Amino acid sequence: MASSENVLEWPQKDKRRFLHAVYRVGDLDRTIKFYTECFGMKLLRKRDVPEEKYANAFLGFGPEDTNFAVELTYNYGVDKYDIGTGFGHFAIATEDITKLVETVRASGGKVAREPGPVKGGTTVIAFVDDPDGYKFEIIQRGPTPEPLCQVMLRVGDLERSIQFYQKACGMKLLRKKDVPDYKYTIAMMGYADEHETTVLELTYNYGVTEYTKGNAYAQVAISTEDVYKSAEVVDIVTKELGGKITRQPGPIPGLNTKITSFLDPDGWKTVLVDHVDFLKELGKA
Ligand SMILES: N[C@@H](CCC(=O)N[C@@H](CS)C(=O)NCC(=O)O)C(=O)O
Repeated sequence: MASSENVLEWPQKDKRRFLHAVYRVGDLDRTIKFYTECFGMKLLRKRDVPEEKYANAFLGFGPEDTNFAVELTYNYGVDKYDIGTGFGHFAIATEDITKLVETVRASGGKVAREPGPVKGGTTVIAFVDDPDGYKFEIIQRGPTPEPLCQVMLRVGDLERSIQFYQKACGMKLLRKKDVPDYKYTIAMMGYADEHETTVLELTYNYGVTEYTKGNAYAQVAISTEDVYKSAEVVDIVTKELGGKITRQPGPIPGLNTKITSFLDPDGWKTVLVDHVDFLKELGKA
């Protein structure tokens, strides 16, 4: 058996990538219309699972074997969810923030914050609400292969979370920014340049250690080449930093895709998905 020191090196050696963010919406067609018409996303795939009374739609800016996606879940008969206070936003990078925000406004969407420099910085941002009230930060940026560029979650102890995502998920701390004037610190965590790929933005608000989770946002999925080794590492790291494995590694009955899932120290869920099984699901392996 490998020493625990060697096992702990696995996440950094693994080939990882953010696959999708999973969350619940009250009306699939309403959200698909909003994301395609206002954000310019493509509808990538849809599946209905009547025996379990739910349906999914996947949307994004490129194919799922190269790009991040949103996986919308519609549960039959449920038209409203509580987003809670901990979930922050998804972000979309665009070359023309004014045009995007005007499209949202013209289609009846809510512009929660008009385009302008971020408080305490220079990047031009805006905030809009999607039909269920999920916040989308719109970021003015040059051309990028991944416009669906952030998932922001609030955490109660930034150092603990940075350690967790480095050790358990093999992410790098790409950037950290303290904004004392507005009493918060952010850490960008990910696998590659934040302008080229999706990143997890962790936000710590000074003095705030607890948030509500609601029942709307579910998890992010990340690819791995070995769910079993990955789960071994997560198990060790949760013992040190908190969090827990919620699904032991193995194939999902019926689908056969191997996954493992776990909670971070704040209770945010991550699912690691076998890379080859995922490509098979897409019909690309
Ligand atoms: N208190 C904020 C801290 C994070 C924050 O302020 N983030 C920046 C973006 S990195 C923001 O939303 N700025 C609002 C603005 O510039 O209007 C929160 O929890 O969302």
